Amino acid sequence: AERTRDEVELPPPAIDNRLTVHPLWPEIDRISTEQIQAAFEEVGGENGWQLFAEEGDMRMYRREVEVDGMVMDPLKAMHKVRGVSAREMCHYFFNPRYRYEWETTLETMTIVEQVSRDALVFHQTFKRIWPASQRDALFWSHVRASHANTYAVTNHSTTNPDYPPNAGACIRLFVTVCLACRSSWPAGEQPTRDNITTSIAYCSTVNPGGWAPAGVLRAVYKREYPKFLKRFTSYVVDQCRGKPLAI
Ligand code: 16C
Repeated sequence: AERTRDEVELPPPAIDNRLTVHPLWPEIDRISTEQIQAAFEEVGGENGWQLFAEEGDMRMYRREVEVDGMVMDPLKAMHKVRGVSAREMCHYFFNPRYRYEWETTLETMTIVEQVSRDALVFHQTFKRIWPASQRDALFWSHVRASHANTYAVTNHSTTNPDYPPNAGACIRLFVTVCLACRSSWPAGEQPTRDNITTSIAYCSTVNPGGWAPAGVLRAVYKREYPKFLKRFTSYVVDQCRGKPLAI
């Protein structure tokens, strides 16, 4: 059968060989494995996770962590979305072609390196949060198939001599993000848009890289993380409507 452009670009079911020979591979493999495992761990209240946002099937937890007065609160969010697969979710999160359509914190995005079908390096600048300085980030992004019916994207800060930190107006922030998705459908049935459900675990830790007022920062993320997850998931549902389900 003829393959559409979308099918060719979907996250590959196995790791791309070009990635496994790249200098970043050992780090990408280790951090992705750790992040995916942590993403599916339950958030018991005893681990210090506090619920801060809840809407429908979406729940968001944070842990308050400050290092030298800088807020580095880890975030963990759970959600359930009907009618799209884990692979589709990760396709729209990973592929830069769609990013400006759902990512509202973004000012600019540059692809620094195209490592393989499943790994890219990005430089991004973000909208400025008054009264802090503007931030940028340089990170690799890797999408992979994991356990059964599971796909995940991991983003993690890196360095590149062509993009030195704190060179212009921006302060470099450091980020570790994982979007892990698992699809399920009724036993004995074939998966379809009508019976598939995808569970999402989104984990994020942002080190602001330099001073930013704690109160402002916490107020911004309490507003922005729920906005992101609701907007991103409904964007994917909209994009997939009427297209064949990609498992
Ligand atoms: O994961 C997300 N997006 C991915 C693709 O872009 C990628 C990005 C990660 C960067 C996350 C850091 C964003 C910092 C934004 C600072 C500016 C916010 C402007 C708000 C609008 C006025 O993995 C989705 C990311 C969703 C981000 C939600 C906002 C989190 C804020 C965290 C605090 C940042 C400290 C900034 C210090 C001034």
